[in-house]
Amino acid sequence: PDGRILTRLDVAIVGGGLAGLYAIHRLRGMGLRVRAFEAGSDIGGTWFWNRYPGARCDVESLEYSYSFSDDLQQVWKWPERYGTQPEILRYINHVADRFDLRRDVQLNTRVMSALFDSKANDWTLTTDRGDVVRAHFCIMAAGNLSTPRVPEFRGLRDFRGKWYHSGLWPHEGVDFSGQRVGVIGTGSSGVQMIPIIARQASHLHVFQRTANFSLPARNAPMDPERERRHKAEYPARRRAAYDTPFAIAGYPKPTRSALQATPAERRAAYEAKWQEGGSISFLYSYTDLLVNKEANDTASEFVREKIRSIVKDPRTAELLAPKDHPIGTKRLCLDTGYYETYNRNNVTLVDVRSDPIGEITPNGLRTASGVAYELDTIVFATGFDAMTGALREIDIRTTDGATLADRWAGGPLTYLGLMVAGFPNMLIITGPGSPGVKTQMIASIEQHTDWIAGCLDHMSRHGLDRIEPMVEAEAAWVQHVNAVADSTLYPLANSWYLGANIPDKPRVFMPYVGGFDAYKRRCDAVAASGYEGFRLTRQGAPVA
Ligand code: NA7
Repeated sequence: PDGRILTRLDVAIVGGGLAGLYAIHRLRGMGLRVRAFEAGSDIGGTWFWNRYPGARCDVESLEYSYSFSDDLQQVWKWPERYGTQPEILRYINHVADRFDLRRDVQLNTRVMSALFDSKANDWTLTTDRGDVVRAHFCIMAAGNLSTPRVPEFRGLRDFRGKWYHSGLWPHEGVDFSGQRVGVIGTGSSGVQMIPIIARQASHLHVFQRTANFSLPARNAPMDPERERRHKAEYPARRRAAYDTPFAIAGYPKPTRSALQATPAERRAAYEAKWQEGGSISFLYSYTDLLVNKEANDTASEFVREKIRSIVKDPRTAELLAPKDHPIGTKRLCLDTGYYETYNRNNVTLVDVRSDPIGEITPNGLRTASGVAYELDTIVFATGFDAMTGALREIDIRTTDGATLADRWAGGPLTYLGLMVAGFPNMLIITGPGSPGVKTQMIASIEQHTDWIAGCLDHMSRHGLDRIEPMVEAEAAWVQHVNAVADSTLYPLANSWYLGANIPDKPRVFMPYVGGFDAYKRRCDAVAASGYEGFRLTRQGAPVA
């Protein structure tokens, strides 16, 4: 159509973050014509957008990195135990330059629609710049926490101060000096930014709806000896990670129930983990912290006691001590001085569970009961339309009349988190039904992408050009994902894993929590069996 650029590709990739970039590298290496379309003005995805103060990965930097190139992992030096957002973005840019990935990324381009033409057997993507892209396969690498959500508060448009969302942070940064600041939200983003904003603001009000559990990160400069040892063992460690539930090696598997230990033993075990820092190791104290409420209570109570011992004002301490979900069933936060921040006299915690935010006013906000707060700046750390948000924003349909929005109206349906029945040749990286968000994400990204690469190679060797999951295989997988979740404590929390933070979103548990190891074995078995559960066919339609 008039003046539109028509690009023909083997594989169109939506997203230029860690997943999209690795997909370019991997598939280009197979001789495929690929291109990624990225809405941002530069690559990096999550690490491009989330520039709020204190943004940092909660997986250790030696783990949270690509494993596909040993040279890369040997050369790169992480300065701290946990990577900061700027450091991780620098790393991503280094990878893109090192492997010459940029030439296949089109920036400033948001994919608006994706239509599968079942006769032509290809996808047509349109973008907000008017591009029309035809591709035999489409890979959705659009992220799990990439659709920022500002709650629909009345009055926001008339607010006279400045406001920001953690996931849409201005590149020039924000100076909070002398400002009266309100932070809404106490998930990982709030917990990371609050201590830093508190040091700048004249006064900080934190509006908390749900108290979250947070453990000390114990961030520190990288220990050179630890780095040397880790690097010497890198290939073996990466292989070992494949046999762990979180895709991270080095945490010995627990062997006994919390209920088999005496109270004194438990206390000593939790205290050791608290001092060591890190969330996985803490949850790995015993076998059953995420499956047995009574066992979990012992760990939850340990952290509540820590909060009470740190926070001086007893009323604030009680508000901060989470009581409505078991520890670990919402993303467990890691912090640097979070609870201590509430001992500052320029910080006030406001409970917006008992008295919700009613409206934003020109000068601040007012709660439902009428209490007004004067604010110069409001920061929304209110999270994302997680896991399905990015795909919900793209109009995905087929010429047979199916739309993904309809198909997923009752919650996302996938086979292995990778594909959706009725949407051939569309592959999702770390989609709902995959363990992605419950793992070291980059390991999942590599595993999914490698599986897809293997699949495309299989198809090309066998003269096949269409793949889609069978409805029964998809239904069985969805049921398995649910059954596994139901055997744990996860469904007890109103978390973004369940879509609970988005009004009207169907309440369905989205990540696969059966472990990365079990998932990978299943994916490998499916491939080895000739792609059991998938229908692979030859349409013979011309692909130019
Ligand atoms: P999260 O974890 O979804 O946290 C969002 C926070 O915002 C959470 O405390 C919410 O309370 C709160 N929130 C959301 N809407 C409101 C309203 N209307 N009023 C008051 N408070 C509200 O997002 P993050 O960005 O912190 O972290 C996302 C993930 O990124 C994290 O898990 C890591 O994996 C990295 P709620 O709990 O819903 O009551």
